[in-house]
Amino acid sequence: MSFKIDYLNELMTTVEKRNANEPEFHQAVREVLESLEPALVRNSDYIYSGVIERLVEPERTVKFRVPWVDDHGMVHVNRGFRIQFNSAIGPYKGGLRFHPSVYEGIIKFLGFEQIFKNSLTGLPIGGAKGGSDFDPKGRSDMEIMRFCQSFMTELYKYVGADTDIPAGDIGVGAREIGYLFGQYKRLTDQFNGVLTGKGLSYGGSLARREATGYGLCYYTEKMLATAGMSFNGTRVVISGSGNVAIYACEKAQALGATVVAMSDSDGYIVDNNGINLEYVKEIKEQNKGRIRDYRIYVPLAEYHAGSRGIWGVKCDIAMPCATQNEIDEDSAFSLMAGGCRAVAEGANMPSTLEATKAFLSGGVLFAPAKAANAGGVATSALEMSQNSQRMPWTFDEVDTRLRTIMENIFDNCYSTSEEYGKPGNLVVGANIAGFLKVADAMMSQGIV
Ligand code: NDP
Ligand code: 2IT
Repeated sequence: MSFKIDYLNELMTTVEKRNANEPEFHQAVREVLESLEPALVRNSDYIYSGVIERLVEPERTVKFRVPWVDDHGMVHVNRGFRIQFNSAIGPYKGGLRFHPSVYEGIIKFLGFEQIFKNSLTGLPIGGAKGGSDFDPKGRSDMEIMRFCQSFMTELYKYVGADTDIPAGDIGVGAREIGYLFGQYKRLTDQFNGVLTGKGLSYGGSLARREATGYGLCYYTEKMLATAGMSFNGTRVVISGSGNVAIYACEKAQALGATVVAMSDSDGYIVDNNGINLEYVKEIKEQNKGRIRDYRIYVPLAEYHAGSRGIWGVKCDIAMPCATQNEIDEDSAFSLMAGGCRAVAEGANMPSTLEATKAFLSGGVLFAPAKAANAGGVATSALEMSQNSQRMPWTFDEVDTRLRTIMENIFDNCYSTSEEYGKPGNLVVGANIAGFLKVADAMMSQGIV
């Protein structure tokens, strides 16, 4: 037994040394390694085949210069990344993030998480992530277009409908995917499903826009049911006001919840009567404005500067849907002190390791990101299927499949947590279930 723990500890030390100054990547790896011991006890081949050493090292990292010209004729240079982490179960798949905080360590943590998430979907997709430290905020449409064209002029060499299929993430939505797709097509003369999250007029899937947020709620419903709860009649706090947050809010409301708070990186709003999502959509999707503008529509709502304070708002269910490490240990304790009984992660790695431990030991129902937010990438895989068939499906067809996928992911995480001796611990369940499929595929394919 202790041999397995020593092995995992040594591996963690190697990862920290080899990827110095990348704390987010260390955190993501640590969380997975801390879950895997029961799987290694059952099958030591996972150790002797070097499968975990190989899993923590990306298959390929591409890093490139992205020069572009702003509306005043000034030249800017950003960094572009694509980390193709693991292709054991399918072509590389994962989003692109445009945010000034992006560096190699962020893309590495996201790519690593994506391996297990994609495995959990049950669909044939490997793990990858990419992006840039470009800040789209305040940039004109033409500046965004020139940036995307420059980014794709390098990226197109490494992606393809059967090799690597990027999509959106923070700062990359339908507009950016459109410009990226247009440039890919121009460079390669190929019209295919190289990107997902496309517009509906050129190969996008119905329900992809809604998928991550809706999927999060489908997963959470199943989790709540294990404790005899449901969304109906609950108070919900959702951080962020982007793609994931908006559609998580829409579905939670449809299921009978009152969503009382949402945020952006500047601050948060509280509307005890329930957030009017149409106003949030108008502010965020149409005007690309700030969440504080909600008070123009609802003067009685509160606005508080600073995004972290949102975890002090009393709620039954919290859904962090903004970014990594937005809930630290103190925020976890504030949530619990306010009566929060369930946390469902829509963002990637929104809880620190300490916050996660606080929730688990405090008896809070906890839905970990790599399982709970897998609905986005799962629906991206459904978009790929439709593109290959050259046949679009209806909204209901995609949404029904999404719901089934999320329910299956929950069942798989739950039964794995029981099978490996940690009943109800969905962190362990998700990590082991995601790992087993990829590890078995890697071992079948030899040392590659
Ligand atoms: P968007 O760009 O649409 O929205 C991001 C939201 O989070 C905005 O409200 C933004 O506020 C806020 N935010 C971003 N960075 C920070 C920060 N550093 N501090 C505080 N708030 C911040 O992105 P998405 O909704 O697509 O992504 C949100 C999360 O969900 C990310 O973690 C992403 O990786 C994850 N995710 C996304 C999926 C998808 O399909 N889009 C799928 C699965 C996971 P502001 O406008 O002020 O920057
Ligand atoms: O984190 C994620 O799963 C995403 N940003 C979605 C990736 C995708 O390929 O749809």
